Amino acid sequence: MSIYNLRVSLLRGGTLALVVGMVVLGPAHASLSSAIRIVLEKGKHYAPTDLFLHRGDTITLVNGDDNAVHHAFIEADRFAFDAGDQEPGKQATLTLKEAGDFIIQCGIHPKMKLTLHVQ
Ligand SMILES: [Cu+2]
Repeated sequence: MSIYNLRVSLLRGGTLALVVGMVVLGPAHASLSSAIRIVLEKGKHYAPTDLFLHRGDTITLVNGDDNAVHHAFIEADRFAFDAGDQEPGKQATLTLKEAGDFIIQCGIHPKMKLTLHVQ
């Protein structure tokens, strides 16, 4: 291996270590400043039906049904969210970056509604 190749290898190794470090630090830092909330999709309802959040919080939508597919989405002026079809047991995450009230609907079950109140 030439010196040039060695330098390139070290550089790549350093970049990789930096990326790994950021990934490892990311969740730990996030837990200090923001919350992760679990929302259950079950029996054609979201549980809970209202959530009070702060900007930067993340919600995880979990399909807790045995058979039903859900399709969570938000249509808002400032952003859009679409989880796509969620098979039973699948999760989708959404980080709230905007303040305001937003309604998560379900493309398959029109009565499913979850209101997010983001400060
Ligand atoms: Cu649904």
